[in-house]
Amino acid sequence: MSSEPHRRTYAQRALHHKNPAAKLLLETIERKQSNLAVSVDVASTKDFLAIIDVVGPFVCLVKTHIDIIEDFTPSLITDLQALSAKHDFVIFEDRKFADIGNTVALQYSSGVHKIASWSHLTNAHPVPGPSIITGLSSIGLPLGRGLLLLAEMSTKGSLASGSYTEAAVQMARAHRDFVVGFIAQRRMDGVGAGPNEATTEEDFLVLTPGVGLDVKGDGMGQQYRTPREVVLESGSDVIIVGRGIYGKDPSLVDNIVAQAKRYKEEGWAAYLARIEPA
Ligand code: 5BU
Repeated sequence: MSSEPHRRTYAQRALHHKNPAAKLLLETIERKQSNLAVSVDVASTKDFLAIIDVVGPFVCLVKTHIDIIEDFTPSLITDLQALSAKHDFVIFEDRKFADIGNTVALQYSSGVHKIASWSHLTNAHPVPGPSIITGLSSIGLPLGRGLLLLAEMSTKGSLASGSYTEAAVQMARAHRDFVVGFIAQRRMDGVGAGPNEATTEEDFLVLTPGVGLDVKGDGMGQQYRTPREVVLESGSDVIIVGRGIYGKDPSLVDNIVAQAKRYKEEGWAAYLARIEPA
């Protein structure tokens, strides 16, 4: 078996992951033969749930920005959890926490959205330093949740690069029980490790947004790469696709299904090519 995580199958990697959320994601990817995550960035509860019900069969994960929803009520969460059970997908609230430990612990557990109570995965900017992990893990670890650190971003001119990215990976290494991986544009294996630091045992998940097959950007700084570039060439584990799947009109169900199938097939083909023996 290869020691490089991205040369192993998702199933092999699931066996060795101790964090329940990471394990669940890897198992779900394998079971559904899908490394596609859909980002559902719409403002109405009706569109949000309708899109998720349509894409559900094709995805391993649904990514939310719960604060976008204009008519939010707690029943939306019950409905989201029912869809997660019906279609077998993991939930990731893309909250991008970025404050002191005490504040993020409150933002994660409390307020209107109570993210920790329903989201298997969430993410945080490393900018405040390791205390952000301490704060979030005080809430999330007892619930079996996992955290992704934002090591890189997909946007033009992103400041998350170089020594910042290296520091993010070092922070993750020091908290491997709760930090299960990164939002990044490529694999982070060995990044920022000292010459004598053994990193062969680590297996961080890499989830990558900024994925599109038809356009290269959105005119607002977003940059798109194809599933093949992301999964095969850069070694990412999950492709995150938003507007490439639901487009500008969330009511066009046939088109959403066609696009979800297309991205699922592209992402899986790129993965199969990646794990092929050299
Ligand atoms: P899109 O419609 O595929 O462009 O949506 C991408 C989603 O991923 C959207 O919810 C962003 O907030 C999210 N995102 C991103 O695009 N780039 C990043 O670096 C990070 C998150 Br982190």
